[in-house]
Amino acid sequence: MNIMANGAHLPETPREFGFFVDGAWHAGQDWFERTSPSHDVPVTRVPRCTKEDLDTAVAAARRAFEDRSWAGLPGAERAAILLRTAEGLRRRRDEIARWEVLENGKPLTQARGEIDHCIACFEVAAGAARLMRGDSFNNLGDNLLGLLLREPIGVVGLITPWNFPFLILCERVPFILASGCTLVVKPAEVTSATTLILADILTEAGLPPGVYNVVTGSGRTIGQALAEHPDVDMLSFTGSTGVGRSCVHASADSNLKKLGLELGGKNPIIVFADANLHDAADAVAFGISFNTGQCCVSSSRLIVERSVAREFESILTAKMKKIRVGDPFDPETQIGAITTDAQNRTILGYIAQGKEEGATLLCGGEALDLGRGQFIQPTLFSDVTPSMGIAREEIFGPVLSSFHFDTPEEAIAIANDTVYGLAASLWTRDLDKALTVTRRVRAGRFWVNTIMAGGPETPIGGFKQSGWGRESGLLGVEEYTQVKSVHIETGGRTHWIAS
Ligand code: TXE
Repeated sequence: MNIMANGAHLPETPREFGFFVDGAWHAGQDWFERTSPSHDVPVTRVPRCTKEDLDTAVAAARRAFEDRSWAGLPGAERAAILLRTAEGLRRRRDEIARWEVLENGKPLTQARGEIDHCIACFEVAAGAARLMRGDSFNNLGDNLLGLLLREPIGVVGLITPWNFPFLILCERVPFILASGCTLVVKPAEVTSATTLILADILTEAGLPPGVYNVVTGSGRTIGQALAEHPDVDMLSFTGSTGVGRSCVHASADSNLKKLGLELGGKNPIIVFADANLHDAADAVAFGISFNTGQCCVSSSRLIVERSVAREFESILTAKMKKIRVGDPFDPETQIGAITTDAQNRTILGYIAQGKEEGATLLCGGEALDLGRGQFIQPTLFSDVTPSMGIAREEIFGPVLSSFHFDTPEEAIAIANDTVYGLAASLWTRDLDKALTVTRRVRAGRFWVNTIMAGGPETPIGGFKQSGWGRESGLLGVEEYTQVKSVHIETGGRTHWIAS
């Protein structure tokens, strides 16, 4: 057995999965093999599904939607299944965390924390399933009553990325299920295991066949086919802005399916001179390094008040140098491997570009050789100008660019100088500044004197080119519904045609 120094063991042979349609497992004809990005050993094999497999999955989801076996249940019964799923996640927490580590490269301690968040998502969605409601108009006159009925939108396609394979899945699936919709999920090809494990847990919890289906395979074939599918009513896509755009085209060219999009970010973290600089520096180091910066809400642009900028950068540099990069199974590790070879090349390319464009490298700036796997040191560039590539583009790695400002107006302008608007953070002890900046910076999530805080009660999503719609919370259930306006007349009709 391949046992690591810290006692964790790697699989002798890759774990093989089928794909999951209509409540049953199906074998693939062809396979995608995943290698652990931290250990360079094969860990999983998942089917490369065909378009016919996808059609079968969509047909199963359609049948399960139309037969009312899910949408027709009382919210309380849907809630009971979601709560049993939460229990199932608790029981299988270590197993799910292990496969997240092996496929994604994130630290085991972090993966376990993410699963706790996922459990909370199912619990919050269970409450929402019971509380979902429409509205009524009792002010249309004595003869007319108006009702707004919320109805599930139908069959949902869900395409998820590799950076938080299970977390992003669970920020959506329970809310989609709470609404009464059925779904077909296409996880990223490199991180499909935990999406498939969820199928088992949902089935054990009593989910009817056909409600949750998973097809695995490449984005370009299966993902694209799902986006184009004429019998899918809504698509929720999380990933790159480029593919998000192609989903918009696919919808326009097929059946005008509704879209939910969570795309890229270039998120500002603003530090005023009056902030607790040590707290702020810790948050900045966390905000750019968490999940090796492969995080859509990672705070990748530091915007710091000029009077304290050099002092702040030196506190921050000292902290970033202490971040423990290493084997994700080591409990001391704070950041693990870069998940894909392509992403590793992209990040190193941006680091080289930052050096060439004349930004000042304050720390990091290199790949880390740990004998196996792919790792990158947390990296800080200062004296970054707005036209540089590292200032404008989503790097999706542990690479932070620092900008300096003199006035709150200037801080707001720099923060908004991006096509994205996913998240922002702000550090100050001055309430006026905090409120002014919070209200003026265009971002879907905002953190004041904190970073990446919050639970599944609050919705997530982006402004500008970071996306459309919201996931999680009550709004996250409403996204998957549509409203029907109903008018009911009482007291007989006033005739149009005289009798
Ligand atoms: O993403 P893709 P990639 C950003 C980040 C990263 C860049 C590229 O900047 O460097 O995207 O990553 C599926 N039709 N984010 O190339 O390709 C794919 O199989 C339908 C930010 O890996 O967008 C996977 O399931 N689907 C982001 C999912 O899309 C397609 C998270 C995401 O992969 C498809 C990930 C197609 N034509 C990357 N092509 C975030 N917002 O958190 C691919 N896919």
